[in-house]
Amino acid sequence: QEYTMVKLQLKQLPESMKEKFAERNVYLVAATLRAETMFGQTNCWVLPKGEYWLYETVTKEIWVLSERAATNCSYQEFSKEMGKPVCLGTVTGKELLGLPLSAPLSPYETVYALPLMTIKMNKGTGIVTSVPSDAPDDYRALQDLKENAELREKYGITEEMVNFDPIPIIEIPELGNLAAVTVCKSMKIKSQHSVKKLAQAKELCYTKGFYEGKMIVKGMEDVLVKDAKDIIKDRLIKEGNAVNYCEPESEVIGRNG
Ligand code: ZZB
Repeated sequence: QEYTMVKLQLKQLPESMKEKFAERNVYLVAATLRAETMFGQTNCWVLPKGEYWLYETVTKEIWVLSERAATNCSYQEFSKEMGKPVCLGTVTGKELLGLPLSAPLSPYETVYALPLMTIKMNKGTGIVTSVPSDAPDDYRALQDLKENAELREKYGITEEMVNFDPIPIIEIPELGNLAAVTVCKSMKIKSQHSVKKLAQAKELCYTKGFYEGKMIVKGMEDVLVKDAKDIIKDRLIKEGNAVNYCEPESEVIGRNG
């Protein structure tokens, strides 16, 4: 599986890192298949119970991601020695919650790290960037936090951190310019734990978006989603905001379940 890893820089470090890493550039690194949607980022998801590595790259950046992803990265030119990732420490997802970030291409200058309970640590990097306009899981999880004060309190999230509207970035025939919102509403999906329905919603948004979607962001008007993907990916990489990342497929799914 080939992902784009998008780097969201921390504007403030977790307590446990403040002293030691004050001078360093630290990024939450999110794996995505949808580079063209980065214009619509409103937040970044972490798994509260997840453990993340502070992986030091060959260029001395610090990347926050799963141990498994760090190990994969060390085979892909990001480490000096093949297969030997440098780990400077670990943080839990919980420690990252509520931290401000800058998300490349997002019109929101600051977005926040928020909790998502359905993150799989054995897929991608264990960090997921959030595009509620086009990803049903993201829309629903953000709605859960907006609608549920108790949930916010539990994770130390304030209203200000979730007060972000989905951004229209892609127009899809019949689904409009906020496809994930349209589909979640029409399927009456009421929670991020509605796994089956969300999988259907995601499939619909993926397929219809890929073949029939057109970009509506400034400067890319009318470019088809399937053409925009590589253009935006290359731009993110050229600007130093993303890298290509491959992972062995068998590890994730396991051929026979
Ligand atoms: C931004 C984005 C925008 C995404 C969108 C999707 C959509 P797949 O097809 O199942 O491989 N993701 C990445 N890693 C994880 C993880 N560890 N746990 C849970 N979710 C994860 O799904 C790949 C997508 O799942 C990735 O692409 C990421 O969300 C999320 F508009 O990044 B995506 C219709 C989907 N739209």
